[in-house]
Amino acid sequence: MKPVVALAVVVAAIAGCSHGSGTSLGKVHPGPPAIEATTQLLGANGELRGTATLTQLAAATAVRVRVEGLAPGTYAVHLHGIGKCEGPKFTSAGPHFNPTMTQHGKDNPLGPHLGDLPNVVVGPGGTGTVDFTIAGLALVGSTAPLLDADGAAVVVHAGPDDYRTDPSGNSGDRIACGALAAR
Ligand SMILES: [Cu+2]
Ligand SMILES: [Zn+2]
Repeated sequence: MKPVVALAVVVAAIAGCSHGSGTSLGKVHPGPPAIEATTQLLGANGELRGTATLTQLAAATAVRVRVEGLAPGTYAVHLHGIGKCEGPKFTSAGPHFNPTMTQHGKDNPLGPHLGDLPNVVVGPGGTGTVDFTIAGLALVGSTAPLLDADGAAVVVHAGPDDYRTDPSGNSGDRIACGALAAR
């Protein structure tokens, strides 16, 4: 028995070294699966305008929005409160997700909304990405989850968000929308 045990320890040590750390332990005892939601952003005529991925963290949600096919410039992006994207105006997505009943914008003394995000900057290639972690936002399981009965939507606007003007940062028309279903 004893030689066999010793051999197993050696093998484990070699496997650990090949990864440069103890990552093999993570595969033996994986954590719970990530709570994630993704959607395609579509324009008024159904054209692909990007993708959004939301990942729930311990006490926050990480949001990544990638846009494409847009003219170079700065565009507002928000999480809106209804998961319904009916073009061409996308008013069906409702106002910004705002369970705390605050005003719009991080530069507004009475803001921001929980659904507010930084602007996305689109370069010469027509693409841009914004990464932002929203503290206190949960996709599911909280008293005010984003993915409640009527879902939510990621909306891109025609102009930049001034981060101040209630209720939507003076950001212009809604030009792309991606619905996030209830769950
Ligand atoms: Cu918006
Ligand atoms: Zn807002």
